[in-house]
Amino acid sequence: RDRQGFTVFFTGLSGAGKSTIARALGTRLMEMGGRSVTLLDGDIVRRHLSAELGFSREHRNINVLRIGYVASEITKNRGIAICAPIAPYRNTRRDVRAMIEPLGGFLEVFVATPIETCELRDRKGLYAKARAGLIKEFTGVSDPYEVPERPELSIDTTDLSVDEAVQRILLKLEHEGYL
Ligand code: GGZ
Repeated sequence: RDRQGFTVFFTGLSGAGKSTIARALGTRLMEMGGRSVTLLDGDIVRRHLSAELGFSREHRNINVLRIGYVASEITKNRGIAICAPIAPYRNTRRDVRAMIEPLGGFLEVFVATPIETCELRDRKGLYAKARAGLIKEFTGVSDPYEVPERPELSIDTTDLSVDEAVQRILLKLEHEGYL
């Protein structure tokens, strides 16, 4: 059957678990077969699509809108797009939603891991650098993150495994009739 395309749009702090969950979700969706799955991860997009951009409000918005545009094309062509930028601004997330919803499904997943957990993990040492003032405009430390008001899903990874997070998303996608 020819199902509509959809986008899973993750948003949350650095180190919240967006990329890890996005990759695991992508793998699961690919294993189901029959549909193309495209992962648009924050740091990978920045290397390839947004290499000239920094982290000002304006540049973050350009970056997130680019990701949204690519996801909208994928969604339009009945594919599956998985996006995982920080996307700290509510207005920009709203614009991305508005761009994609007319073309297919849209699921905003707030990876709601609190900054305390992200900072304790500090897998890449970025929080330590941000606290030391070595990285300016760092989300959650010296730059804003506007919490989503009505995400389709909210996932705190403090006490949740990657598999459980993926399971919740798959369940939601099924309930919405996207799978
Ligand atoms: C936030 C930053 C910053 C600043 C570099 N603020 O966890 P990471 O390291 O691997 O992924 C983060 C990535 C954020 O890029 P995004 O494109 O997702 O951000 S946005 O949606 O706001 O455009 C982080 C790293 O880049 N990084 N400097 N100042 N994260």
